[in-house]
Amino acid sequence: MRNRKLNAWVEEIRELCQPDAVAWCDGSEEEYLRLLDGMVRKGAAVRLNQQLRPGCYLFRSHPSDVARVEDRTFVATRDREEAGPNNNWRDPDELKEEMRALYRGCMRGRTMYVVPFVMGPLHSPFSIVGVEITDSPYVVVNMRLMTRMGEQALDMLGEGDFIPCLHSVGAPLQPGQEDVAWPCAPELSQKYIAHFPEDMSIWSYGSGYGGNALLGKKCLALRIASAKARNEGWMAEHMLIMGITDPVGRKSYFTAAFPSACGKTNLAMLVPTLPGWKVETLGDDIAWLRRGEDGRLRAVNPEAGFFGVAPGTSFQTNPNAMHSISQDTLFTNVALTDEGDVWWEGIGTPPPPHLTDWQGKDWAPGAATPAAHPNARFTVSITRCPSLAPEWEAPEGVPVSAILIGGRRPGTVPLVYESRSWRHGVFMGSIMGSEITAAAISNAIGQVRRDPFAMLPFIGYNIKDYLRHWLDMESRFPAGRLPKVYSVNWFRKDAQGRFLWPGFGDNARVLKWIFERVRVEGGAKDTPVGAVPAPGDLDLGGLDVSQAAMETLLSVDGDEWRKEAASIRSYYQSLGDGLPKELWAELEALEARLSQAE
Ligand code: OXD
Ligand code: MN
Repeated sequence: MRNRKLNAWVEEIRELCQPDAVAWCDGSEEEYLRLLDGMVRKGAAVRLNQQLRPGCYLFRSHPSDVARVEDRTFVATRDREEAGPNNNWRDPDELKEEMRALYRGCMRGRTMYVVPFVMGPLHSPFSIVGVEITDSPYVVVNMRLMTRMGEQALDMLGEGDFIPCLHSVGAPLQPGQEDVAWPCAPELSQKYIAHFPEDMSIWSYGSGYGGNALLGKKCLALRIASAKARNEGWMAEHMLIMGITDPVGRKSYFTAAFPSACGKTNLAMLVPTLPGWKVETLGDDIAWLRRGEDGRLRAVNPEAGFFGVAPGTSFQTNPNAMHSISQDTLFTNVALTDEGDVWWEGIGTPPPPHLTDWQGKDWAPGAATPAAHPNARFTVSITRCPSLAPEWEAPEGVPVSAILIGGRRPGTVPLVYESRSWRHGVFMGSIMGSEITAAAISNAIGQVRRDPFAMLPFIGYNIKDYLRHWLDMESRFPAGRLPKVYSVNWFRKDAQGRFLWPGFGDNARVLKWIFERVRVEGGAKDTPVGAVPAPGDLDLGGLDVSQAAMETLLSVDGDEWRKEAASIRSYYQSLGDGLPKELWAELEALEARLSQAE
């Protein structure tokens, strides 16, 4: 390997972590299958029934290691203000010292894998090369599906720069010590997901799961990339990218930001109920956005796979995801059937009389605990997705016509409303969030947990600077070229607590309205919060939703919105000094419009 920085770093980490062996990953199928075979032989993976699920494997994590650990996620910057109220701050020197002590000898008895990878299309100016050093073969096989990994990444790297991503499961083996199926550091206090935006590096220790361990995803493509993007004038966002085509073949692209568990993957792969309309998938989790040569906002998906939540995924909710995972998929923490297939709550078929649950224990219907962990996942290459857009790897990205934002709001927020300006759109993004429905702290129920642009856990710097950066993007574009922002809310409920809107494929009706609005074809009616469809503007053909329900879905209630404005005010205050004054001005303008409408 010619890259001097990489050679030196690999040598430094080898000395620090003291693995038994070092393996440079080439990303080949042979390597992938060999690693999977090794894990099956050691009992760390189950090969599923190859007739039913060709090329599929099941992994079961340690019960302490099942999700992202936000409390143990750190942003380490010299100045605490830089990390902001949204991050767990640490001093970088102190944190590195603390972690170095943990890394010392932490790979004993294991192989250290060197995993070069590219986030973004190969050789696109949008793309970033990372190298993950890990002692987890599970991470290596997942990275092969989630990123462009191996030789191709080294080719792109050449003599250039890369983001070093160090990962260890934190479970060294003594000579002769038997390994466990899912090694990790079981104590939460031993897990660290550390980001050093000032030297562009990532150190992760103690967890083998998801975003804690597949460092290209949340750590690099969101937290580190967002900090880099702010310096360089672009944006790294927690957004899906979709293409939408009307019956005469006109195509537009939308991005959409939703907090985790609001149906982002389902929307990215939506099958419209409207005849002749088509939705195509370009990404389900992350979008990198920047100004293209043509002066338009352009989006690229830095990932090459899906790491989707399995429970709730079915042929009814997301047929394209179900087709994607019919083969060549890695499952984590789902249940195993006696035939060697997978099962989870919400898969759309009743549970068989016997299953092996996500912890490897016998399970029968009626058991007190779910068979699949609620955060059980599938990992699959995006190329398996039947709704994949052929241009998903376009090096210059696709032009974005609308930015959708949304959360779970049983009240107050209409089905859809449109921004009045870029500044107003940023205001809308800054106040998005979900209502707390079943919280440990019962007095929080009914309150809104704000999650600006669904980025709260993923902004690698101060949230106030992040919102400033969104506002400042306007000056980089020709007037009027930035897309409008649309707030969508599929989760509004009636007084009896029933959902008013059918959701899923019928969300295409809302997408159609947005498609027409961005082409200046669709009608709307102004409200104090923004424009909503007037009666007749939404295509409701063949839909069984009463007129009264539609009125509620599109209503903007003055009293509710005055309460909302008060809640936004206290949220803004909670962020402390330094929130852009333009956002305060937008809040005041909203309050003024609400009182005029009285
Ligand atoms: C994810 C998340 O896993 O947002 O994508 O939590
Ligand atoms: Mn996500």
